[in-house]
Amino acid sequence: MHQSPLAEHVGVEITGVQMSSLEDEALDALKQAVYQNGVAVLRDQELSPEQHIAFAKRWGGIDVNPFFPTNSGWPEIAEVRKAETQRVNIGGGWHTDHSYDEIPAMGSILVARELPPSGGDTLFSSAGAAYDSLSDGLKQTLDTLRAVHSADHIYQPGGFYSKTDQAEELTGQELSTRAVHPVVIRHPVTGRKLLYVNPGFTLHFEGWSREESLPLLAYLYEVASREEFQCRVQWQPGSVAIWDNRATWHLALNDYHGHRRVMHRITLTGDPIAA
Ligand SMILES: O=C(O)CCC(=O)C(=O)O
Ligand SMILES: [Fe+2]
Repeated sequence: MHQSPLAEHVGVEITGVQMSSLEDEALDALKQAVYQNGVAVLRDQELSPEQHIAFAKRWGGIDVNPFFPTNSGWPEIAEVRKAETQRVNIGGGWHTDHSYDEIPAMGSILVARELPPSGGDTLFSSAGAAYDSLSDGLKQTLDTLRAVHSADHIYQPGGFYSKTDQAEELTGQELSTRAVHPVVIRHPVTGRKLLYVNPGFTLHFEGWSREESLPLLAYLYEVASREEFQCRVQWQPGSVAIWDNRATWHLALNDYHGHRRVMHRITLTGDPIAA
């Protein structure tokens, strides 16, 4: 297994392994690579949907995302797709998946199935590097705070996607989600301190109004989305990304209108998170 960094703070590219026939030792090394680097991109994979599911089960548990359309044959696989005719994509703003859950999903295994001729890259940013860059004073303040997260304003009727051309495809509009998490968490495996708020799902600091929370949240979002803390995943046929939701944020670029993009996603079960 060969590893090379994608950027200074986040992301590693892995070549020389096939996920469909990985030894136990290589799987352990791959897990460490994901936890340490936030996201691992594996190239030239030949992975059928059945092998995708089998690999996810070897990694740990599978969470079924209630909002994305599932691929008809495989209920464990969500399709993240945008048709030639659609304008809005899934995940087009900075977010970490499932922060609105009590135990947020560990991450996802995203397999490129149909790619546009160009564009459609995914950006990741390092929640650890963003935290490390803050002053000691701000770190101390953030260490004492908790924040409220929800996806209701995204997926419920009247929410973000309801006003877009993705509305028809999404499910679970009747669900309500809410969770409170520390603003700074420790990675369950590496122990690294991570900034755990995100523009997609964080509503406000616990005990603060939204109006009071927004200026500080906006500042943290500006820091965490700085280019210096990012890497860019350029998809190719056979590319697979495995990311860690605790350690990273991500954003799917929407710069390929008129072309189809289909990704197969399996969401991996997480561990309880804590300060
Ligand atoms: O399509 C992508 O590159 C990522 C979309 C996304 O946000 C997700 O699958 O969680
Ligand atoms: Fe996402």
